[in-house]
Amino acid sequence: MSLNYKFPDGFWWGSATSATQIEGAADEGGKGKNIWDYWYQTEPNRFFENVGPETTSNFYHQYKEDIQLMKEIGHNTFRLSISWSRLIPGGRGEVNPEAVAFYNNVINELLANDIEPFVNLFHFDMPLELQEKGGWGNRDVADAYRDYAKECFRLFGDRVKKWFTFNEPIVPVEGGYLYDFHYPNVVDAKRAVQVAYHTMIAHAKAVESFRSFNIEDGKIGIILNLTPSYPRSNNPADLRASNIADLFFNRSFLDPAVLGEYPQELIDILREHGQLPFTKEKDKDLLKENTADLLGVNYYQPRRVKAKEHLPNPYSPFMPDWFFDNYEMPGRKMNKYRGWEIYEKGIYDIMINLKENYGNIESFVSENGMGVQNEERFIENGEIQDDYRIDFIKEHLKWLHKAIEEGCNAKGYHLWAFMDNWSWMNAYKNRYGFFSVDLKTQKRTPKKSAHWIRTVSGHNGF
Ligand code: BGP
Repeated sequence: MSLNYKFPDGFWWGSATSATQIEGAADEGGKGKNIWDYWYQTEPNRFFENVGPETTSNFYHQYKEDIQLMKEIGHNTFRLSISWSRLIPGGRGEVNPEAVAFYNNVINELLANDIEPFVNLFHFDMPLELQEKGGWGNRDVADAYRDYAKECFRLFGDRVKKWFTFNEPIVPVEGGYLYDFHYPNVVDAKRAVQVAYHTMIAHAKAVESFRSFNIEDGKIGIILNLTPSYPRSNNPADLRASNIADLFFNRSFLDPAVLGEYPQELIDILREHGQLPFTKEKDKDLLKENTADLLGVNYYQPRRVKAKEHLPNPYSPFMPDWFFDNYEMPGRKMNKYRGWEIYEKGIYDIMINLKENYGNIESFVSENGMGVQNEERFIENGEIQDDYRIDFIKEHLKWLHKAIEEGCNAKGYHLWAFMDNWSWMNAYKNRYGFFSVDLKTQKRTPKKSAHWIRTVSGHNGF
């Protein structure tokens, strides 16, 4: 069969998810509480149609069936996350044997079906007790995280070879400390900077511990949402705005994770505005010596920016947005359900940037996808005809293919998500899966895209 877009042999076809979003069983199996359980208890109105994280997509009980479905649609890899508060309730101390059994079962089941597990250690789900101690704002939490990571390497490192310290570590910074969409709903840039910094320290400590295990063929990395900043124009004021947005939202994690140091320009801006974090002398070496082997790239949307229209109110809290305004490009293509622009070329631009400025680090698209509301309206013969999702994936894959042809070191593509899952504040509003999930019966039904991806993965292209 002749293909227009053939991917390199061994390309990783799969999907991604996170513990809180699919496991359910939030009060079962000895799991401790995390910030999502707590926030939902205290403010259920913050969640779409008041749906919380207690049951989500029931993976805890249906993982075997789900893994069969993954196999059926040609997955050779699958990313999950371990729930810290399930493995170590309270975040520190005793390991919960029921959690160990659950994750062992999932990992073994994946391997028995020739699906390589990619395991992420933190996906927005801070154990409540540690949040009460200050969360990432407290440096001791970075040590607790290192100990938790170490347990994971010890327990599962004989079978899991691809590890990730964090998924989108900037999101809890933005959501929890700047823009009020994650617990603890603080608005304080100085704390946000400290939280971001300690997250990187936690990352480096986990990488250091990982290396001491000498896991054969083991790799460790981080997953970042790299949202390219496109200036409205080439006017120097617009270019400056986009450069600063890039420093805050991409390079704040990308540079320390891959190059082992923070961009000087970012340090200068933070210093000028009195926002620098507390650091320790040996941190520089720690970061330099513990860079990532592998980078997951989550890409959903570009960020378009322009120079500010108005000077920021000097009495308002300091924000990254003091340096740029968001720009609504006329005629931009939108996913109106999620409110995100669709710009497929962004994936190519990210990959070229990694090649040119980040040593062409081994990477893959670790999340990309399209959340759509009320998908039932597209049901024909019992299945959702999600041609829009197929187009979305195809167009992104074309650009990824071009990047690979030009020498980018991209090894795979994971969709968000395998099945419909619970989302942070949006709960089950927008559906992302190859499989739809009936929330009453927990029945999974393939969408048209599930059949399509099976062919793509089978042919290693399309
Ligand atoms: C990413 C997160 C995922 C997932 C996805 C879709 O940022 O890593 O956890 O939720 O976005 O976004 P949302 O669920 O907000 O629609």
